[in-house]
Amino acid sequence: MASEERSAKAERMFALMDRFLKNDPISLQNDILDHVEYTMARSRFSFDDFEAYQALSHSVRDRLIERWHDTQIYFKRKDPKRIYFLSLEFLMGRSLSNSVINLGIRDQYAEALSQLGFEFEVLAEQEGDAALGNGGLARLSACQMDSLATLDYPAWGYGLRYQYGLFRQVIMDGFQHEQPDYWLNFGNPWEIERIHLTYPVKFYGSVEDETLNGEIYKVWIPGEMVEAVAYDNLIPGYGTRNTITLRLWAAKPSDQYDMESYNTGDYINAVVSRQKAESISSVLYPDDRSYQGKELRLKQQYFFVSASVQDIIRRFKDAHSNFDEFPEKVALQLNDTHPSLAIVEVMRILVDEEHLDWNKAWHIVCQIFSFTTHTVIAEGLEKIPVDLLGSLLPRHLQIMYEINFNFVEELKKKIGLDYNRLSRMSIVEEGAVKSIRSANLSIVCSHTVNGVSRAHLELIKANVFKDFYELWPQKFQYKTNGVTQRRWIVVSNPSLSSLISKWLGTEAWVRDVELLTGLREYAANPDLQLEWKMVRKVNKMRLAEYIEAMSGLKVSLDAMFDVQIKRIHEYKRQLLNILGIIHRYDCIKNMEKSDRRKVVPRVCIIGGKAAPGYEIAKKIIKLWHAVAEKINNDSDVGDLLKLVFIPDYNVSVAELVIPGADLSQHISTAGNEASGTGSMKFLMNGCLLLATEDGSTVEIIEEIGVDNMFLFGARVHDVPVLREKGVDLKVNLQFARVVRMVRDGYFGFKDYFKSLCDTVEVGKDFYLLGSDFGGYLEAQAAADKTFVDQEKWTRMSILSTAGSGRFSSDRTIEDYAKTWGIEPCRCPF
Ligand code: F58
Repeated sequence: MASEERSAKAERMFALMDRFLKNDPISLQNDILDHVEYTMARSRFSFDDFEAYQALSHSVRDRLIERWHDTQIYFKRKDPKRIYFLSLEFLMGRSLSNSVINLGIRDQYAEALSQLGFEFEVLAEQEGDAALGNGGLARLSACQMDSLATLDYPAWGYGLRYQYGLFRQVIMDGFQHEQPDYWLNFGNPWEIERIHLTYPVKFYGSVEDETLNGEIYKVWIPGEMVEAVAYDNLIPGYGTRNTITLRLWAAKPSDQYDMESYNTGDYINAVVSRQKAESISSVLYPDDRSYQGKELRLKQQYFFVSASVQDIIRRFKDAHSNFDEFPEKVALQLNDTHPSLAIVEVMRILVDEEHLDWNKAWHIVCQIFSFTTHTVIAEGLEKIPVDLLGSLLPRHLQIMYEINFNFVEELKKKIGLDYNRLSRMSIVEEGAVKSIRSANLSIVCSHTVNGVSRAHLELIKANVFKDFYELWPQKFQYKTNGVTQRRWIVVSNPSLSSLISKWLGTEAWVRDVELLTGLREYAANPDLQLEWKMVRKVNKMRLAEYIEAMSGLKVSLDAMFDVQIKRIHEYKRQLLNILGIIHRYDCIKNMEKSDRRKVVPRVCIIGGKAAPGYEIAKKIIKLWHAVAEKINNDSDVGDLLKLVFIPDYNVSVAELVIPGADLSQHISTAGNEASGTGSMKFLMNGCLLLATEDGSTVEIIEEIGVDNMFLFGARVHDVPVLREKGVDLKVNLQFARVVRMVRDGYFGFKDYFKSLCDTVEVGKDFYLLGSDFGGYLEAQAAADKTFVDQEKWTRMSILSTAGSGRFSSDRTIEDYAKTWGIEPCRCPF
């Protein structure tokens, strides 16, 4: 009866169609002014750009909320199988432009604002980035949310609402300094605080037995409890009404639990210790490759997992009473191992709280989890010290031991008493520090283990997960990463977007990106080439203005803009880039003046953050600045070579830089980049790639052809041989010379750069800069030669965009949807 009443009410709500907010410019203007007056409490006759941005955002948010409500009601009515995407990191960037484009009302807003005397683009610049993540993994999550919404999948994202996102990078005298990113300082119009949507999350304490109806159950008596409060971020699809939820949890002190501490009389200390609860969601860990065996990190992981699992089970129980149906209604995606405690949490709730028999609970768990790994190296795999886990989550440790015991017993039946292999595959690692191997737990309990590119899958099958692959080959798959063309073309490069639509005669490619292949037939068309070059020039101008405003450096638009933007890491080889630049400089200095006319001018742009504790990466940043100082002030060089460092690289900076790049570098040592997604964004924008055969580049080559990019370097199978062999520096004179210049203090800071130079000495050059240097210079020379032939360059550029469709996150999500067993559920209104 209650549910009938509910659906009758829903019907009445659907009938209220004409209540929807209107999207004509006059209505939009009125809404913006209402928000200026009633939300911002500013006079409608006097408000500045930031207040206008906030009012504008609130008016967009109102429209998002309408669609979101309709979508959620529709999902509830249809009750499809849902996908829950668990990730500790989401790099969402800005929301305004993306939202109005996906809602299809950007032009109306622009008109409404211009009549009020404001420019949409200027207001959009007021927004700060939501930087709740480190790098590729986190931005991938954001792209996938956009695709899930656009493709109408019934999806929820779950994560943590850090108060401090990824640190702000400030460069002082060429050195990186980190400053806190208190991104919520001026409020956040893009989230909805759900003060009544909370769950208790327990920590510490002990486990006791309790008898109920003659059965013995485990009961966890916690030693600490905090409250998880939901903050919903709305993700609109493009060309659909569907708007899905990214639910981020914030920690708040729990009211229920610590009354006792108040009763002891120490009121002040009791209040202060309550506030500590909030520290759980206070700060994002800034490492982009290694795990940290820290208690706070583990607390963060469990906190977000526990709240999410409770929410998922509550939603399931709203409509179902039998857990046999759970796998038909619920799929859980583990974005790397960071949320892997979810597996154990589901087991705990099913067995201890729902009182399901262990085997039945285990059968359910094995059907719902799918796991994606983003790393290639064993050192990148997460381990949780058992002592830490046992103290923080005593019941979970027991459950892990039981899962492991059952697994090892089964394994023995299959592989016999091969103790080495058994110990490698065990979830529990015995050793100096006894630990839980999160990856082993995730593999054992998931129905699918995904790599993020075909090459990545081959690597994990051969190395880190070899034993598991041999046991369960069918579990191992790959879903090549992708990026959303909505943000990475339509939002960030509107002129290219219009040009593409004009030549394809349709905007349908924004949802159906394979249509971009239609550009191939016009790649040599002089009219398209001319327009293509003009669009690219305008984007270069925008970037040049930004560079000048930021650094005072004027750069020539005739130069090739050569960009490498990504986290700073030895394996990504920004040092190879710098050494290549030193070589170029050296050549210019040593050539006859008359020959300098033949040099293709370059603006070399680099940007990226180093993890705060990563000394070598920080030295790479300093070296860039030291080299820039020398070259940029050398009158022999002039416009032939300029170096730019873009500080505080983030999503919105990428939106500006990528469309303005001619050439971009993706030059990791083969076998180190699981996929790489930056290359896909450049490709979509018609930027040519200078790359090694690593990660998804292998698949990019298949799409656009090796002739349309500049490829160099050792391949995966060469790497161990070259590491063994080393490189003869007598032969590789050019490399030896540039390293020596740094070592000898040609750019200053001789002592400081010593340890950096040591990393590429013969016998220590783990990332093979020495052996790849010759190939790198040749690839750079090929790029120069091609740049002179603008007809050829532009054709390659058009073909790059035309071949980028396969690297859309829409394709990635369609691949995942099959694994998850979900179907689209499109809100019909
Ligand atoms: C990245 N990993 C991969 N990890 O390095 C990159 O090749 C891939 O394209 C991308 O994932 C998406 O699949 C990555 O970004 C992290 O940032 C982790 C954050 C938490 C600690 C461990 C590293």
